[in-house]
Amino acid sequence: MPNRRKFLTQSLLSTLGLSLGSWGCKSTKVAPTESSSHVAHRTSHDLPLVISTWNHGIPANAKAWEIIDSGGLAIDAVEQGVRVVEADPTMTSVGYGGLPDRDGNVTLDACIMDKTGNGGGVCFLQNIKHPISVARKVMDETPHVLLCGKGALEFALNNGFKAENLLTPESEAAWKKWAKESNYQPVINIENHDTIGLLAIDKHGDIAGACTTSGLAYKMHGRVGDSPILGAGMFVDNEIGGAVATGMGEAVLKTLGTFLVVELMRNGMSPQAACEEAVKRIVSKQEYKDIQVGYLAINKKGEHGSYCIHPGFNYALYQAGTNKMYNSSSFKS
Ligand code: SD4
Repeated sequence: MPNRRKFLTQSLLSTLGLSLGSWGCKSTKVAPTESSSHVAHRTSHDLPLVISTWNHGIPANAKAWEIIDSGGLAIDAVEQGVRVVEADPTMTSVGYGGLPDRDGNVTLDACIMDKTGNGGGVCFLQNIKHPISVARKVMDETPHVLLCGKGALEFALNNGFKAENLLTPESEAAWKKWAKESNYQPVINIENHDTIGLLAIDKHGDIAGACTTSGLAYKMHGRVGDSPILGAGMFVDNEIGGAVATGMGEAVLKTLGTFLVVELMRNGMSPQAACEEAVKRIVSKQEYKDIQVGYLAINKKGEHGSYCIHPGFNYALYQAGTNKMYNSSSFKS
């Protein structure tokens, strides 16, 4: 499978009592990839910009760019951008078609943040195709930040979202195969991390971010990752910049990774240096051999950075009129 990112998760998953199988994600067709160790683009100050994780960032960026380019707001751009991936049944790690938990339930996590520092999220949400739009409603129309499970679903249904089955025949077949073969024993596992995290700076110079995922495939029922948590899966401070995370959510949660990246930028680091420091925080304190985490960050000037533990994380950057893939640099070679 082209561009498949394989990471062994045996030791961490054994600790958690989890057993994961292949995410089996189909790759989006993308423009040629450039290595981000080739740094010219990092110092670009071209605004506006849109940046997002993995290959599916290309169509998400394209949608977000349409909104930005017509003078729209970053908050609308990030929501509409990630909705493209949520709706795509071939993306088996986000929204509709996401691989289920070990009991066969597709459970979704998402969060969104705007230029004022306002934010909203949903976690452990089932049967709603666009969790990011429910997160937006939580942000815009409730006094709360995070709604979970049944309460999040009730809120969504009361606000006009439709309940639907998110398990596609393909995801169901993959789950049944996993359940038969793995028998819930810790085995050497393969994981393909494909959450979409998207950041945008609009023509007014304002920043927003969104993050949405079906989380780890075959996770324990009820497990929530980093993606719906502000400061873990995504964080924006419009004075400074923003960051998104992808990969093993437990490692990101333990370090509040995106909050850390933004704070490091506040204290003077470039987006690249901040992403590197946040990855170092993980590898200095946690067993990292079998897990992947990747960070993407932007600052107010339109500079960006990315860093991950193991090679394989890539991202899409729409800046100065082009929407292109880049490979992230990594701690391990
Ligand atoms: C999670 N961080 O639920 C998510 C998974 C992920 O790319 O990022 N996949 O832990």
